[in-house]
Amino acid sequence: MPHEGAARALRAGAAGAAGLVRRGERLLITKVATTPFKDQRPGTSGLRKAVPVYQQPHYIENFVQAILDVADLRGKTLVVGGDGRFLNDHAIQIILQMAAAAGIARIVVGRDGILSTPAVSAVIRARGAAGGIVLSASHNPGGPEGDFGIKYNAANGGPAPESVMQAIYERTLAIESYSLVQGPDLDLARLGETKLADTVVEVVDPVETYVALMETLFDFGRLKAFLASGFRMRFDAMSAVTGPYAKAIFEDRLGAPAGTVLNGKPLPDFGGHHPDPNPVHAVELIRELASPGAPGFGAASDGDGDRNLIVGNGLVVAPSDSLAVIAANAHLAPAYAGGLAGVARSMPTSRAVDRVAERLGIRSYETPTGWKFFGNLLDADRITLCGEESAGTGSNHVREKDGIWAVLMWLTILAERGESVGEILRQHWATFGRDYYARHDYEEVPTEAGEAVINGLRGLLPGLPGRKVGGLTVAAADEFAYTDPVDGSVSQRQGIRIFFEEGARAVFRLSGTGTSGATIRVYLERYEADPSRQNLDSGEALAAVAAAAREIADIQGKTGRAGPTVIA
Ligand code: G16
Repeated sequence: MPHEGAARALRAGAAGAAGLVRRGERLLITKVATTPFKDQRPGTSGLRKAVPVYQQPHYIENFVQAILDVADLRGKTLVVGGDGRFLNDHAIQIILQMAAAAGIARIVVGRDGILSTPAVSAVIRARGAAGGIVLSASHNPGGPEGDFGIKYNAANGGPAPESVMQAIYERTLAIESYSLVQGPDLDLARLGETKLADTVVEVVDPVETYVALMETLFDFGRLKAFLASGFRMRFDAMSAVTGPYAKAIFEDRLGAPAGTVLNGKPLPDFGGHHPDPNPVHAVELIRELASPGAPGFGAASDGDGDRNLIVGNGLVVAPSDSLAVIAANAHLAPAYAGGLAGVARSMPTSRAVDRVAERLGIRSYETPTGWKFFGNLLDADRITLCGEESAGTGSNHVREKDGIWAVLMWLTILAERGESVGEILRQHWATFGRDYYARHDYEEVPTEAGEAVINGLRGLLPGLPGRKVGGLTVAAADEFAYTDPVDGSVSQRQGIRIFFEEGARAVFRLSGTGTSGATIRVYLERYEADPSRQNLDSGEALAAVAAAAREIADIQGKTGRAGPTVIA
């Protein structure tokens, strides 16, 4: 794609450019005058916006300059890559030119600008880089009408902490110019090194480092023998970034037959599909797994490869359950055979993993939503595994959630236990009890209405304990705040929690990843210890909690919505 952005920026900056700065003979930096955009506050995971927002002149450049101004990267190594969605190649050329102007010594970039989010994390760590820029809007649709995103990761390979993201945001509000090194687009199709001014640009194979890391965590020989024994699986890459990774691992290294990986070619618009591995958007995979003679294991990943979906014959494993099953069985994989230091889950994630931690005699931490909150716990070796209800699971091997890692974990469990996904799940519930779980999303409600729901709940908190709603009684209610046990930083207002005496919980928060209006998320769960009542439909099992949550929050009164747009 032609490098329209920088060209446009240069054109736009022609009148206001602060001029060319020449240093030595080769380095030619152009400084372009700009003015702040007011809407560059990062959300749960970087800056996500609709593509047309990102296409405004200077929009990408302003945000990238803010990252470069805040992060101290001069003379250091930066990793850059994205999920291949529309604008990926365009944004990468801008980032290369700006990073060169910022005096970065080496930029490691995936071939064709491609790196999955967990692969960026792996490469940052393997190369001792000072940070990374990830281009993705995760599971949001791509293409000219879709979404785009820019995220900054720190030297530990994980999303930069809140303090850094806040500083980047503040910088965007004060920015007056950005700098870039002029030049033609670099050819990112060819592996190897080139120079951009004094900066070395190194194009690397996007899968190599990641696959090598997986080989250190899992017994590939054992998994290959398992697949050779006739066990069949399907992996749906959803026309997103994991296709090349999944083919390299499942088909090439582990010998699964060609065709095991579905939708394996990354496309800029994900083939028009929504690359979100949930029961709605992965419905074909789920249908196939429920049909006679189907493979015994199905899985999918999202746009940038950090989320996962685990599917058995006729069932889908809830992400909160998947985290708990992985924690209970992690010792079956070589890297975790020595046991777990601890586990963590985001607050809205069900408490299933806490029950496993208790049995294992290890600590379970409860963090706010956002993978960035796991970073300190992982760095300090307080936890080995972590996960979220939003289809994310991971370990201390990188500092991002990791879809293919989760699939390899499940494949290991299936190989070692010789049982089906359904049997493993049912046995898990019989041992630990089942936490029925569902998330109700009210998408694209007006921002003020979304805030009214949360503010209304906040006001009700003191009077809620003891209140009877439907057949349930409120035991306690609060607004979740988190004090990071490693650095002492405090994050307030991370969601409203209502606990019921009947072992149920409802949680309310506003999404930080949507790109239009507000999305109200209502997380519902209820514990069931009795194995004879563990096979209900979760909608039925949670009906009373859902009704109580609706009534307490008065969502219909405040938003006009009679029900959620999505039930996950
Ligand atoms: C991101 C974050 C996750 C978070 C999820 C949903 O995931 O990394 O930690 O759970 O968003 O956040 P929210 O509820 O605020 O929309 P991803 O896969 O979208 O990068």
